Amino acid sequence: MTALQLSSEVSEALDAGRPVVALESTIISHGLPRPRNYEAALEFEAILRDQGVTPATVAVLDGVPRIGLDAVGVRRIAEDDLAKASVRDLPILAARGASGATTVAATAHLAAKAGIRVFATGGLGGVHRGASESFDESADLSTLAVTPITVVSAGVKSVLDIGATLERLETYSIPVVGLGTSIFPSFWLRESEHTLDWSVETPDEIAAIMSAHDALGHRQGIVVANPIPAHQQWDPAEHDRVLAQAFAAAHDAGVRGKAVTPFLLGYIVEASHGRSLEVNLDLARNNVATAGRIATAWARRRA
Ligand code: PSU
Ligand code: MN
Repeated sequence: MTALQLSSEVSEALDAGRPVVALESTIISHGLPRPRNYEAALEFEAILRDQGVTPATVAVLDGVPRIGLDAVGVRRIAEDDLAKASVRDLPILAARGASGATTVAATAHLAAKAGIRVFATGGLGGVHRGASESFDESADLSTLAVTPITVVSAGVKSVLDIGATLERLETYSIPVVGLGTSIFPSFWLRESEHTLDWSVETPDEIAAIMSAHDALGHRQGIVVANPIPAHQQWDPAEHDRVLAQAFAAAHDAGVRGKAVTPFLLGYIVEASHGRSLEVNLDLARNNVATAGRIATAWARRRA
């Protein structure tokens, strides 16, 4: 059985010490509607290439965890009905020769195994509202507790329990650093009610933290909280109104478990007439560009 398959482009970049950024596929398969998801997958890769950074989109195709996709692979994550694959699903997909779109957890796990140190996503998974009863906490958190990769995200979606998510990140000793902000962002919005202990202004400072983290022998991930630029964020009043509707709809439809996040995201796109989607794309592009700069700073520091 093949453990991991790196594209030649990714493996050459890693061998040469050039910057590489991992990209997840669940955001493409389950987080964004067709056909915009396909354009987004190509665009995220192009943003990195324009910076001289090698993109490594991660997915499991026909049982093989792939680090870096070719054109056919990118089309498949956008157009096939792929399973949403977290870390625990990987051995099952591999043994059965099945395919899956990797979450932040599974992407981080596979990318770190391949030797990639920087990863861009939209929003991190976290602790769901009502988790004290449902126990619904994303494996993104427990995986980052044991996975040495720097994840650039616009915080966590306001559909989650942000305070509880930050508590969990603290429990797992995962550093959370604001980039240009000391307030934890809430995905579509630049801010949340939660302040951060640490913030930096530049990608170089993130790379310095990564070096120090390694020197201390730490093996956790690092969360970079990268808020959407103010002029691109969703109108807060509309955001609050649509979210309230989405929770009511999920409750009425009886959605549970790992179906909750895709349900809410899909509902919110519809109910906002696409506005939340534009914001989602903008924040993701912004995270990808920032991750490219961090990977570049990291490669320079190691050279
Ligand atoms: N944030 C988004 N879109 C997404 C996700 C997060 O804007 O599609 C996905 C990520 O792949 C993340 C996953 O890892 O949702 C978390 O799902 P769960 O809560 O079931 O762990
Ligand atoms: Mn869950």
